[in-house]
Amino acid sequence: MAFAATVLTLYPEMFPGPLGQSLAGRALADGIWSLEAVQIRDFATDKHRSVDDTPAGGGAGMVMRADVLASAVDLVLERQRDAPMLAMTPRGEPLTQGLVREIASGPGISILCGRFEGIDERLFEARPIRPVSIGDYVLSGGETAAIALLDACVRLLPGVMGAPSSGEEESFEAGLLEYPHYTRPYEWEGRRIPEVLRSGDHAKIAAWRKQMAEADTRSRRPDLIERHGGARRRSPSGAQREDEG
Ligand code: 6GU
Repeated sequence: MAFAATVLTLYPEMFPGPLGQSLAGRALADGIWSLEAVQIRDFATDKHRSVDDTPAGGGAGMVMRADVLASAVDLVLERQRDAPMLAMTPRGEPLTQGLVREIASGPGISILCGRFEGIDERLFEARPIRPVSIGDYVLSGGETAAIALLDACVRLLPGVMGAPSSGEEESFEAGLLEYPHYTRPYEWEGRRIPEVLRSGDHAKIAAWRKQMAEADTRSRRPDLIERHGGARRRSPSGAQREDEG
């Protein structure tokens, strides 16, 4: 069975968008996954088809109504009982490669895209919806976040990625950023490709890449070192890393 994605949005025209191109687009055309965008506004009940209202307690912006959203959510949950539902919101738990892998290994995903200032919190109490964020910045809506999430999932589906092994060494799979890459020309603007990469010594190259991955992670993402450092596996030689107890 194909991986089935359903997106609940006020802007269904934003889909498939970039997901209709390249790797994801080919997989979509090949039937490896499917995508349906559901218009939330179709579930509004008043003559103005309103989906939002002013925030209780005052303040800026508008809040998406729980009653209208619940009607849309219930239809989607009923149609796809086995697929979890996420809501894209900057108030959510951070999206990780681990969660992406978990989603991609299942039957599909339903994604509610927030707009305006937010979603009436009672929806999250009353329905099984997991709020997820893609980072510490604010987007104008959850749609671009949903596209990012789906892109990350689809590339992991069987038959999507060109070289199956290229998913194993990449960023985050070992709790580290990936090592830096180089290609021809050998010299560019006076800069040469690191000699070790031309040595043909695969063990030496692997050791160099691991060292670079750790150095770059340490300087760019100390939070990842903090989180994974203690739990990281021993090196192939069996030596303890100096930051392990
Ligand atoms: Cl998932 N939605 C919105 N609107 N902003 C975000 C986000 C999501 N993740 C980070 N910023």
